[in-house]
Amino acid sequence: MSEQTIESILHEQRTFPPAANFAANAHIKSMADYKALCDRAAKDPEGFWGELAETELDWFQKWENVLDWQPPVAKWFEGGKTNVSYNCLDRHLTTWRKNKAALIWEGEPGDSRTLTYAQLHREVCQMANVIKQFGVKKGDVVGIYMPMIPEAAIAMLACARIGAVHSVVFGGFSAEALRDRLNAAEAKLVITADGGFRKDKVITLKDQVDKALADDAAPSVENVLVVRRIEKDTHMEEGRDHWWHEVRQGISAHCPAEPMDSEDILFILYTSGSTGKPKGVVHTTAGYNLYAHVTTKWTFDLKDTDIFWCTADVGWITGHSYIVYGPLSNGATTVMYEGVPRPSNPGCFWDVVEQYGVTIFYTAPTAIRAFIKAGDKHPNARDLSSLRILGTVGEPINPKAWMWYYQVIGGERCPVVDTWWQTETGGFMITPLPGATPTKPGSATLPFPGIQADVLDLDGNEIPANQGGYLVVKHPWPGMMRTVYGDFNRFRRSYWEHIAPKDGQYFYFAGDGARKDEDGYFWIMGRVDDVINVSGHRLGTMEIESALVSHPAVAEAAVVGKPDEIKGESIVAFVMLEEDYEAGDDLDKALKQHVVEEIGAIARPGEIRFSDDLPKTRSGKIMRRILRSLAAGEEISGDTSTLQDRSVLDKLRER
Ligand code: 7RM
Repeated sequence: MSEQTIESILHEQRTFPPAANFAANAHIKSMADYKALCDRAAKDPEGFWGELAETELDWFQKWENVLDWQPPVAKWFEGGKTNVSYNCLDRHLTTWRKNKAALIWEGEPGDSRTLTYAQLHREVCQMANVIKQFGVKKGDVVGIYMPMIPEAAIAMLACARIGAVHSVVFGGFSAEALRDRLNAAEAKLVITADGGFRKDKVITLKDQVDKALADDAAPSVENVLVVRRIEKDTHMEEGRDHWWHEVRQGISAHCPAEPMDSEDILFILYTSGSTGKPKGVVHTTAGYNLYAHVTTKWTFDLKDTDIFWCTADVGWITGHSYIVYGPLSNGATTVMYEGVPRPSNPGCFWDVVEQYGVTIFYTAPTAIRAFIKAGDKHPNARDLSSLRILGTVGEPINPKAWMWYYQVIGGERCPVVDTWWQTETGGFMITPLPGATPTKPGSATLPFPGIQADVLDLDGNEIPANQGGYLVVKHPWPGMMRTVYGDFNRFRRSYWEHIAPKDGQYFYFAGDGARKDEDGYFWIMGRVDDVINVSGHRLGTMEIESALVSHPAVAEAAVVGKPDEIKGESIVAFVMLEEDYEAGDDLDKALKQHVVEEIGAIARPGEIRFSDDLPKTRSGKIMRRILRSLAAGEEISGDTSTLQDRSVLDKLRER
């Protein structure tokens, strides 16, 4: 976060209590209601979550035990059998919701589709049967690499239906990144499309899949299911690749949902950590389903009349929990939009809100800041009166952007819910409940009922109000990740040992710094590890460094984030070249392109600074703190006594 943002947040005093008429109709109507839920959950967590599991989900067989906690291993609802696809589809078919719109899709070049619950169910069943025909069994992994089209959600639900584990890879990732993720999870099948539309361009996803699978580089993959989207000549590998519109011919749309054990894996989702290798975050069936369901219901005060729109991509956890699983489990209408705002179409989001009468809108601060820049005339030219709740996620929101969102988009009528959470947490952890919580611009406010969040020092001691510390969670919750796929030790080390366990009390450490104010409100200060947040996308600096050093010209690289007015952070790479290479514009371009090929466009460095040396400690560690200051153009403050060669600083500064 920039100094200016921190400054404005520290002095933020405004509070916005929920309007009386809003509160009166909300699921959670007051702070007293909220506190009663929190007290109940604190005194009897198993009773609290068990009751919700009973009322909010359908079960084939009831659980025996709500929670078995052998830190850091949590098992929720053991002995129970359920199915997420059943909870998202089948159970609505026996109600009036059968013919309610489940998914409204707006495609980028102007096409659109609405699927009712009955229609979505049919599509999912048919795809599930096709997946089975490829020999995919319960527990097998299916890679999903898709544009934002209904088949992305259909593929996820089809996997869930038969107990296959999905691993969605964001469609903006490169062939190399896709291959690494397919290999790490040993995916047997890949579901993709010939392409999609992104920012006025056609992206050819299938070409990337071909590249990822070339030379048998992802040997676990046996088949590729391809959805036709862009109507372009596409290479189809005989025996391996199959068009969805062809293989589905004659396939039954009857496919009963497989009864799954509560702790069976639902999905893996790779996310960046502080090492070069992304972590496969594992979420399981019942706990995740319940948590996505309840957080959607309470934080968005979801009602049957709502049109719910989350603008994320299904390639991220936000898309998993709040486009697909949370809304559908609740029987809501969820909107999926293929477009992204861009200079050629700065009003596209507001068109969608107006056209479909969106009532709940959920987006990221980076988008809000881009809208501010594009000007009020775009939202002002549309009818946004259908909106009743606004949400934000992905990075800290500066009070100025919060106020603009509240005033210009929400007409000072809609509560703003700033939701703090992570891929690892499955759903919201710190968030207002819109009918209860008075909000403060820039604060994610208070923990969700049942979540025991705190700000501690490294030894697990509480930090006084208004001082920065580590954001932790002190009690397991149903939506928590269960492990890092294939690497339990990494799970334990990364999340549960950073803050030392004390007297049998374990602390989940999120990787974020935060402070609590005198009212107990949380103010998230951003990552304290080597993870940066560019436009709400989480990237590991070491991943980008590995990509850079895999180029023959690069001897060594160090990547840091630099505060950016719109994106939150932008990527600055300090690069030391091999002997025979010359710094210059050509190499600058080539290296940026190389990162795009290794990871994807979201990781393209904004700036590359060539240098003959990097600031290192005597033990050879790169001093990122110093590089961050240099990148931001700040004076270098703090201790530099551990620096091995002080002249490096002068050289780097001269540039
Ligand atoms: C949902 C998501 C997680 C990281 C997290 C934070 C940052 C997310 C907020 C936020 C401040 C927020 N999952 N973050 N939400 N920071 N306020 N409301 O983004 O796994 O991709 O990223 O994002 O640093 O650790 S994620």
